[in-house]
Amino acid sequence: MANTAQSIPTTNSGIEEFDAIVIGAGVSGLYQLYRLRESGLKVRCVEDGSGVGGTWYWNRYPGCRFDSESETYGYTFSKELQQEWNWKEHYSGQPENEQYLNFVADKFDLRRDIQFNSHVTSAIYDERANRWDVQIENGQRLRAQFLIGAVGILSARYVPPFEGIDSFKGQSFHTSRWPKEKVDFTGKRVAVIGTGATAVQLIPIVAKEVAHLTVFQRTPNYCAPLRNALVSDETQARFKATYDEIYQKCLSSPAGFPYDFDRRKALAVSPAERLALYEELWAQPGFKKWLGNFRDIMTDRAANEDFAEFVRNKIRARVKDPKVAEKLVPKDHPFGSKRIPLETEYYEAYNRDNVLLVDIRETPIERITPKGIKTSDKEYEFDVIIYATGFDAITGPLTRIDIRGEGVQTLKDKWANGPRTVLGLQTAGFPNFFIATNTAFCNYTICAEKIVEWITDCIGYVRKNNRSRIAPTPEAEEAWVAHVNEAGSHTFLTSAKSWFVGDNIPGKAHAVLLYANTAPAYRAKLAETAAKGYEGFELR
Ligand code: NA7
Repeated sequence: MANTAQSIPTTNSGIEEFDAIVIGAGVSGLYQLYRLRESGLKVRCVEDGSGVGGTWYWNRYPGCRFDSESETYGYTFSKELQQEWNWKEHYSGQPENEQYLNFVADKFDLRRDIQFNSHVTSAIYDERANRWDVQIENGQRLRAQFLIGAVGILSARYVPPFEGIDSFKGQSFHTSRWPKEKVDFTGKRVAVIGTGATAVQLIPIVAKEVAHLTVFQRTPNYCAPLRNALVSDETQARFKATYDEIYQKCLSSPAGFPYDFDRRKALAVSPAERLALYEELWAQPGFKKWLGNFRDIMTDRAANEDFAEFVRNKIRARVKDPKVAEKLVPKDHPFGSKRIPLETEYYEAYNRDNVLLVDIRETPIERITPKGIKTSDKEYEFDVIIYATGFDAITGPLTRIDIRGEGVQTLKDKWANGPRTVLGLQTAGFPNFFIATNTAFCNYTICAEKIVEWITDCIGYVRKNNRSRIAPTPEAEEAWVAHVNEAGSHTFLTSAKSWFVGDNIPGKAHAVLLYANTAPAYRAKLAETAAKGYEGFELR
């Protein structure tokens, strides 16, 4: 799609001026644009892609879908929208998710303020003018008083710097930069590197299309059955009739899903009753076996191990070759310490004659060659290599842009040892710069909407009180970082080498990137800060 934003009066220097610039037209960015525009601001949204959707625009790989219940992932701000949209599947697939976000963009006439194909290279704060100067790769410059980074938490793709990576003569793709046209795998020898949530969605589908698939696994995960299904007409009608109830249930639950933890201590329950609960949870769809399980499986080593062993046995039961099964069984990290991938026929893929699992802890990848992948053991030849190797999560999408605040300090330098914010939303020394991404441990849209509304209200407050800029105090920031670290120390979420703590990227500082408190606690802090006149923030 071409740039569709209407032309805006420019200054003499040819720089376009706005009240606010929103970077990103994904779930958060679209809503942020809508809210700020509704509040009377002149807004421009700039988007790297050629269409709306963010995560659901970029991640087009086969099998990409929600792991959240569809009816909990859509926006809640418009009852009309909820009534107009029909979810086809309980865990909706990428094509439909992208269609949904396009439907939203059209319904609220958002496109007229979005410019596509616009990669932001820098955003520099002009202290004297109190304006953010945003540079687009094509040379265009925009300025605004307020800058909102709605860049997503998993949008900065990570491709490991394997030696020889550019020498490969076949096709290669990172899952989050998948082509719009269908990739034809017929008769091809294909490699997948990585076995995270993305690969687990992709592998069973690609396995059925290729001549041969080789999966290079470093760390096996505790994958759990998604149990997706089509949404019947009756269920659709029930969603529409009960959206308020569904939302309230999500709001009151610890992670924004329509289920809650069992508050009994796992090991205080008899083994027979425990097993019965595990089996019951296992038979249900979605994250319930993680986030509807005993609460202390996320905090108590013995409780965790009890459920982890249950999951390991589920894996063993599905994989025919016991040697392959053992390679797929995670043993080096607690259940739930890494994101639990939800799967459909993932383990059965390894029962196919045309699928091979290579454990790269046993035989590490040494290099990519013109023909394929060379491990310490041998060279494998491929027509296609798929990098399902994840993201420079949470901080990467922002630190990859040259963002400079007061005193020309860069965000990248400031965050060298991990993100420093208050509430995940603003960082000291970067006035009027807001981060509209959900970094709470919370079903994405459930908390993202609240974040967007907080930012909108905050900007409204600044303007209403005849102030011009707002940023957190260094003291409030120090306290928030300490609080995030403290919250993270009480849960296994921070105990494995994963993107939750930046350990998936060599050289990236180990830091707690997610706010590992409950979602209601996070939203209460948002509300409390605003109610106290933006306590911890300095308005000038
Ligand atoms: P993840 O979950 O970060 O998974 C990336 C996978 O790639 C994982 O299996 C990694 O192994 C593997 N990886 C990363 N670097 C390498 C190298 N250098 N060599 C071999 N293998 C490597 O990303 P996903 O895209 O699957 O999922 C991201 C989120 O998207 C997910 O949590 C959901 O919220 C949606 P490792 O485990 O690090 O040993």
